[in-house]
Amino acid sequence: MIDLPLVARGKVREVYDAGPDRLLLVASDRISAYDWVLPTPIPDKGRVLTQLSVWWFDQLAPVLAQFGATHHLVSATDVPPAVDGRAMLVRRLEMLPVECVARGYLSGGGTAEYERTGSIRDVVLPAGLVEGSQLPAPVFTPSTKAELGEHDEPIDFPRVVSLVGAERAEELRELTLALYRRGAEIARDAGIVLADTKFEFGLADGSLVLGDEVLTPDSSRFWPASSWAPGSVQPSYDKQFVRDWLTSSGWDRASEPPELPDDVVAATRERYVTAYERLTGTPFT
Ligand code: Q0Z
Repeated sequence: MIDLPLVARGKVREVYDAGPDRLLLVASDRISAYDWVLPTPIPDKGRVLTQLSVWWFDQLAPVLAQFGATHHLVSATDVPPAVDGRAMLVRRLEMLPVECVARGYLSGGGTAEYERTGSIRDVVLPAGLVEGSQLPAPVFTPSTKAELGEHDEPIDFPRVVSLVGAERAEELRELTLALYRRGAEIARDAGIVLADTKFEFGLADGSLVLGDEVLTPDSSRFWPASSWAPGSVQPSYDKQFVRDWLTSSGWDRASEPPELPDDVVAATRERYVTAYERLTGTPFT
């Protein structure tokens, strides 16, 4: 427990007030699946995701600089001892009310939209794409933050313009796509397909600032490149063992989920650690 006022609580993390211009983002070891938080934590998940975000902020700084933007990370070491390793001290921003999603592959809601309309948002796509296909070019697919417990709502570009203004909307689209392209390039070199990801931005002193967590398995779809094969739902890099086990357990997805067995916990922890080590090229300690 830490001695700061709680500002917000998500399914798997919390935000604390750390002073007038600072917040503390704390990642837990909780894991969600099929819209439920499971009763069994994954040891070190909070530390792995935090350290991965911290590494990505550094990797993405040159892309941000091209846009006159920065990121919100102040320190991942000057944090309360109780949350050491799984907390980020960040600049408090005025968050923009747009979830900035970039998709490089067809999956989930993107597949549904394509099958219905042949397009994703304002981008007409070639015929014949299937779940898991790489898109001809990455697409900006913004959404708005829904109420707690609801799913984010897809919005079109004119709606982004109405929320933040035309100039800011174009800046968000171009920066989101540039960050995705750089992230996907780095991930590909590590044997990971970055299918899609969500960024959140805020403003400080009138400039764009990249906030929240970035390019983690919780904010992105990571697929193992070695088994990528369009035509069916791709195995998730991190949650596949959990989903497979939950499915085979007979759980109905309507009642409280069951505890995970130790071998599923250990294999899932290993996936998070391996993702960190492959991406960063350094051992997780
Ligand atoms: C992000 C969220 C979480 C629940 C607030 N730098 C910032 N300035 C102002 N607000 C935020 C940030 Cl990161 C902010 N969230 C999303 C994170 C738990 C909700 F850890 N909420």
